[in-house]
Amino acid sequence: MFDKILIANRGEIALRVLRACHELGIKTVVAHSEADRDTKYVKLSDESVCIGPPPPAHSYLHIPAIIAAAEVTRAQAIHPGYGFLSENAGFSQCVEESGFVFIGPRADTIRLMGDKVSARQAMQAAGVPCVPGSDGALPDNDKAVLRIAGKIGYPLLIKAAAGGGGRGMRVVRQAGELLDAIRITQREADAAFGNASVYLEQYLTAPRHIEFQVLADEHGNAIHLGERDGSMQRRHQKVIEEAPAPGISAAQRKKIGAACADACRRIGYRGAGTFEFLYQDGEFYFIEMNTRVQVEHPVTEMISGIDIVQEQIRVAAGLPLRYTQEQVVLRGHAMECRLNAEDAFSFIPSPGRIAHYHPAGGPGIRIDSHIYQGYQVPPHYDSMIGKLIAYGDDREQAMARMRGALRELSISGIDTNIALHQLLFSDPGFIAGRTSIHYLEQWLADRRQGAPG
Ligand code: MV4
Repeated sequence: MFDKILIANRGEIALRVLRACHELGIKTVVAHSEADRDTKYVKLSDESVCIGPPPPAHSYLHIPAIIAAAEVTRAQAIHPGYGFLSENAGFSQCVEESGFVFIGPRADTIRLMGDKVSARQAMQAAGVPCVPGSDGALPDNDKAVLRIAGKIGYPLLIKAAAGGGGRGMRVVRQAGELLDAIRITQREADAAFGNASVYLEQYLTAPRHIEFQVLADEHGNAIHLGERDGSMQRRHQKVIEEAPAPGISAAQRKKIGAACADACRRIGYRGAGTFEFLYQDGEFYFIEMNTRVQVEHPVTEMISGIDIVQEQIRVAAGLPLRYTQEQVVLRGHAMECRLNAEDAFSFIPSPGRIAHYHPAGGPGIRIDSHIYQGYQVPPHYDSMIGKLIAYGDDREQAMARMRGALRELSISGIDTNIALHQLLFSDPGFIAGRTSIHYLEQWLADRRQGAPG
């Protein structure tokens, strides 16, 4: 096992990784920007290195500064957290070439999944169900493209191979719009990603977003920890997540989960990962794979009892997974509210000093956050300041505990989205589990119009 890990991230996930390291008896180095110098997690860390000024390009994205910080502190491995450099194949490669372990998959795996065309092909070959679509990138032949599109059927979605997470997509309703739309998407993709290649998928009009958590080691073991539902989102930012996904049968979980674990073995996956699916009319369709630990990993930890960050560290050190698939027992239900420093309804960011903080507590309540009274939320980064997680024997109990926790939790001095969560946890559609990826945006539009429901 490692004796020192460098944490190349900030905020709640830096604290989450630090906790996992300390529990495993591993010393930590937090690499932080000037804006994060005075945080409690930096003080809690065994060592820290300031890697640059607040703008991410000059600190959390500055690869030479991070490698230098690992060298001077003699850390053995680097945990990238989520966002920033966590899915940057060049970073993973640079870390390994500099003699450190990247806590995540190999660079070639990140590259395979970063290109959505090759990811789709790999998953199709592994027997993971994909959205009906083009076999690969579109050819430079209008007739052939129209033929491919006609076979899939309309409406269609044009996606950039280098896109993902909602970037580089365009819906096409009929054949007459197709060729122009492809040329526009190609030009945008070339400008944004330096890769003009695009592909087609059947456009699913009202799916849910359901993802499977996997863990894999370097000894050929791969397991799944069931699924999460992340349909409650706005502008590709999830707001509430839960596990398990409402209405998914044990048989379907076993079938799709096994396909994901099989795919991990086949591509030689290492570490924690997530298979993202769209779910519509009872069927799962793979869209993307995330090769990092995700913001919402705690809901899976709560129902599985497995510490996903500790498993990431163990398998990065070459140790085998501590669990076989048979030993994974999913029990109960967990929900997570993302806590953002922003106005609850306009979503305008609200950096500043937290004047007063009273956390929630009690049975089944977990808060993953680095904030405290007097903490300054910096203006340079994402507005998420933490996560409130509620666990219960079933969805009803988890929701009841979340309602209680949302009443107890109090943060003043900055605006937060707690009031939005309070309204959503009393919304009949959400309570009934009748959501889709469009539910929250429609709910917000209805609310602005003063419509019922
Ligand atoms: C789709 C889709 C409908 N049909 N693909 C958006 C982000 C990227 N991960 C994939 N996305 C979508 N792909 C097909 N064939 C709808 C979306 C989508 C979406 C997906 C997941 C979560 C939120 C979303 C919001 C808008 C659109």
